[in-house]
Parts: sequence; structure tokens; C-alpha cells
Amino acid sequence: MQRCIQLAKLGAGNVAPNPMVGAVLVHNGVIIGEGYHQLYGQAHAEVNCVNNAISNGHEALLSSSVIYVSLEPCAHFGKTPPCADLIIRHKIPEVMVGCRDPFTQVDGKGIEKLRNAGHKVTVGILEKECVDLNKRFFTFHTQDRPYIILKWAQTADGRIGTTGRRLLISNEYSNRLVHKWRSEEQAILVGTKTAMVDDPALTTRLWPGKSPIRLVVDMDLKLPSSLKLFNGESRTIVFNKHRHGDDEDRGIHFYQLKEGADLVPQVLKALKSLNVQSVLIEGGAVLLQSFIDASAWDEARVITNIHLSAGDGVNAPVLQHAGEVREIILEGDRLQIFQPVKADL
Ligand code: AOF
Ligand code: ZN
Repeated sequence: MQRCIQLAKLGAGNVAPNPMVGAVLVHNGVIIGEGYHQLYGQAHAEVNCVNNAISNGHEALLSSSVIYVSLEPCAHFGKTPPCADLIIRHKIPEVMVGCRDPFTQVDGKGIEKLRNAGHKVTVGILEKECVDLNKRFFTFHTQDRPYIILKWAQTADGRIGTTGRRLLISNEYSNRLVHKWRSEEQAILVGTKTAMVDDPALTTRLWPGKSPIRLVVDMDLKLPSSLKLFNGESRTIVFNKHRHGDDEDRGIHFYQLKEGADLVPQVLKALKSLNVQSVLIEGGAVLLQSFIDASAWDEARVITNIHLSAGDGVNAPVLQHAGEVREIILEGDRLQIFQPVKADL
């Protein structure tokens, strides 16, 4: 199963919103085939694994082999036929499953189908690791909202900005790290003031990888079209209370929210309907705090420049409730990344 997880990770960045999945075929303790889900819309891990074993000349061994899969084999006709059927057709007698698939069209049906066909199925091998591997996919399907990562940079005295002007807290190394983080998520969200004051491009120009969808809250549509967010480099969605639909010329999608209703649940519902499974929230303080107050966060990544003090200014958000907190310390040109800790605040 460790090997399945290793293989699954090779699909990182190319399979979302599908999960990363790896599969290994074992005959008498020897690996005879391996595969993983490589690209969204294409073959699942099991298909690539079985094909690999066949091209290695081991087709005759399938009916006396064990297949390990990090996620329950699917039972539905999606973009590809059910993997459970593939296992049944090739008469692979034993199936070791990392964890159950929470997607409603599968959700235990793959395991049931295999058992009904007489296959021996064991579920829960390295279960925690397999769930953690696809924490975005699992959060999306079990909590009906994207996986939420809060990010901010603060001074030694706990300010994330000064009033009105841009404060440079980060250095070139932490900027690159943030671009890596952006490339790992499906969307980035900022508030009106951050868009206005910082004029961020919210792209991944310092890191190879896809630029996520840019999301901005601009309830009154007062942001000028000269902002980098509207430069057409990647897709931008504007949450607002006035209009809905596309502005084809500028490559912008307007998403209308209700006036007066709470922002966070509305944004989360919109992201669910847009099939966005993970979002990095990059500020400002009011937007970050509103997600914290709504208990809508999974991870916080806090960059602290320990040699910089702002005096007065905007206070950093205050975390509440349980979540994973990761600290990044900037000290001149140095960048120290700490392991995330589970904080129960
Ligand atoms: C598997 N093996 O490698 C993956 C699975 O649209 P489709 O046909 O690609 O189906 C996507 C769904 O299939 C996805 O939501 C998840 O439930 C499951 N992914 N299942 O047996 C795989 N990637
Ligand atoms: Zn499948």
C-alpha cells in the first residue's frame, strides 16, 4: 500500500478534481504490475496497473494475484467504465483497499460488487495515510465544501499590514513557496481591499505548475478593471451582489451572491457548485477572520518575519477551533519551514 501511495502521488497536479490513486498487482509476494491515475478524464489506476502486468507478460498470473489499491475501486460508469468490473473480468481473486471512496456514485458499491462476485476484499490498509493523500477530495465529498487553507504573512509584532499602504513582509524565498502552494490548489480567494491595495496577480509565475482560478469578493463591483486580477492571464471569478454571468471579452465570470446573507456559507456553496475542491485564502484580515469565525478552515500557514515590526497596523487573524497550523519563519534571507501541528484551539 505504501507503494500505491507513492505511485498515486505521481498524479499530483494532473488529476484534480479526481483523487490521486495508485494500484499494485502482487503474485506470490512479487510485484507484477503497477499503475496510477495519471490524468483527469483518463484511465483509472487499476486499468493502468492491469495493462502494465499484461504488457510485462503476466496476464496468466492475474487469476492468482492480489491487487492493492489506495482507494476503493469504482462501481460507476463515469468517464471510464467501472474498475470493479475490470477486476471481476480478470478474475483477480483478492483485493486490498486503502480506504472507501466517499463519492456518492461509489461509496461502498465497488466493495459490495466485488464481494458479491466472490472476491476477497480487505478494506482499511494504511487507511489514515490513504485518506490524508486525498484530503481535498474527502473534505469536498464528506463536508460539501472545499478544503480550506488560510495563508497570511505577519510581522514580529503580529500585523499583517499597515492601514492603506502595502507592507513587504515576505522575501523572495517565501514568495516562491507561496507560488508553489498556489499551484497545489484549485482556487485562490482574496477580499476587495487586498485586491485594491496589493494588486496581486495571484498566478504561479515563480513556480512551474498550473495557475489556480482567481476568486475575489467585490460585493459592490468597485474594483477597477486595470487590476492584475483582470489581466486575463488565468480565470477570475468575482463574487458580487449585482450580476451573474460571463464577461467573455475580459475572461471574467461574475457570481451573484445574496445581499445581507452571510458571506462564508454562500461562497462555500458557490465553490461546491463550481466543483472547486480546494481553496487558498490569501487575505485580508477581515476575510480570513470571517472564515475562522465560521469554523470553515482546515489548515493555516503563517509566515512570520521576525526582524520586522510594523508598529501600528492591521492585526493578524486570531485562530479558533481545531485545525492544522504550519509556521514559516523568515529571518533576513533565511526561511525556516516547520512541520504542521494539529492545534486544538
Ligand atoms: C478508481 N480508481 O484511479 C480513480 C477513481 O469520471 P471518472 O470516470 O474518471 O470517475 C471519477 C470518480 O472515480 C472520482 O470521483 C472517484 O470517485 C473515482 N476515482 N476510482 O477506482 C481511480 N481515480
Ligand atoms: Zn475506477
